[in-house]
Amino acid sequence: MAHDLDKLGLNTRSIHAGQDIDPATGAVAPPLFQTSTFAFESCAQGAARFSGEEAGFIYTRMGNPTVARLEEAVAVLEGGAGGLATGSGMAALTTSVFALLEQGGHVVSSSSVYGPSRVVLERDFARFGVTSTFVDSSDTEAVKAAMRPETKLVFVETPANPTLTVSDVRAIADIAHAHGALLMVDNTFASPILQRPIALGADIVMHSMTKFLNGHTDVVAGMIIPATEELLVRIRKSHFYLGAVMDPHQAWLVLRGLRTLSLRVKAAQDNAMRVAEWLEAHPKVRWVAYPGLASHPQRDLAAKQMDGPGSLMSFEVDGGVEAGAAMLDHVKLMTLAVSLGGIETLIQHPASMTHAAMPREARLSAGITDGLVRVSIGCEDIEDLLADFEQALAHV
Ligand code: LCS
Repeated sequence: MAHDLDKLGLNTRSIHAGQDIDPATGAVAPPLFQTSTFAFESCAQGAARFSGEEAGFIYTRMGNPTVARLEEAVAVLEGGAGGLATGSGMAALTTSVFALLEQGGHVVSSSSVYGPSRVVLERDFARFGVTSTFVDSSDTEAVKAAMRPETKLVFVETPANPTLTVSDVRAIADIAHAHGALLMVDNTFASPILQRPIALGADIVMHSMTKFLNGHTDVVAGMIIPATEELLVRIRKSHFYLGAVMDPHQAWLVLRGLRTLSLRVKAAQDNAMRVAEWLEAHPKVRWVAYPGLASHPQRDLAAKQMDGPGSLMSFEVDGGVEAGAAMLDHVKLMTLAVSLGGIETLIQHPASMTHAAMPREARLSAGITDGLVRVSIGCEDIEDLLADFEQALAHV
């Protein structure tokens, strides 16, 4: 790359990072190296590659040129030391926790996180002696109060899935560091176009790239972006032994999606602001949670640490679960489906879908009410979206 990408704007970075012209052929689109293994010229070269004396590829679980391009691209967008691509967002979380915690270690996590992220910490890691405490991380004092001597990791999702609560990354980084712990931020909802947690003090960023980074609802993928070389080396060791790595074709598709990341995120956000205001004014809507609305409790914090409120929101229809279901059953343009961050609008019911694996009490105390509806606004024409909301709400 002729330019130092770190000095260029985010639009430019999302278009050019990881997209260098192929030196062998001049191909402008990145080549797809769909191979599991790489030939050595001699035994001596194979030994030098394994010992690390010589740079170069060995075996795709340990590294692949197409996957490496994607890792570099996302690291450039997030301002990290490098990237570790994973087969899913869940693999990004589990690989990081596996790499960073020891038996007896403790995690402090946001209470409102993607349902399975909470379940894997609460149930699966606990089986190996790594325990977690869940707190409302929009309350910085609650995070401080949950810290213990054995706390090694603070895990924050902001904005949170599906409540859209916003946590103060800088303040929580200071608390974590004062206790000798690391801060990992799940930046899936914002994307690096709207929020860069490493610049706010986070040690690790993770993504479900299934969402905005890929953006086309056709790939499941994840990424870990450590802030420092030391953390990159530490997590990489567990990454390729655990094997939760990425296939080259998956990486190629996400590289393609990344080129329009900034355009998609901004277009969806423009629509989302209009939808949020429209829903909030609708007589059948009880409340709307969207960080761009004056009614959002952390609106000022969101404006300070983010470059925009994004395109996810949650709301509740008057009449609770039944009324929400009546609306969801009648959407026409929007699609009733889980996932988010794609070019199309997706709407779902967390209590019975994405967060159904959480016990009801934990769900309610995390602010995920029975009637909460989550919508990921896409890039359709705003008039068409509002018309679909209107006709669906008429069935309530
Ligand atoms: N982190 C966040 C914030 C997520 O929303 C998800 C998935 C994950 C991690 C896990 O990523 P995955 O393994 O699925 O790539 N969220 C989903 C959701 O809200 N609906 O369907 C999946």
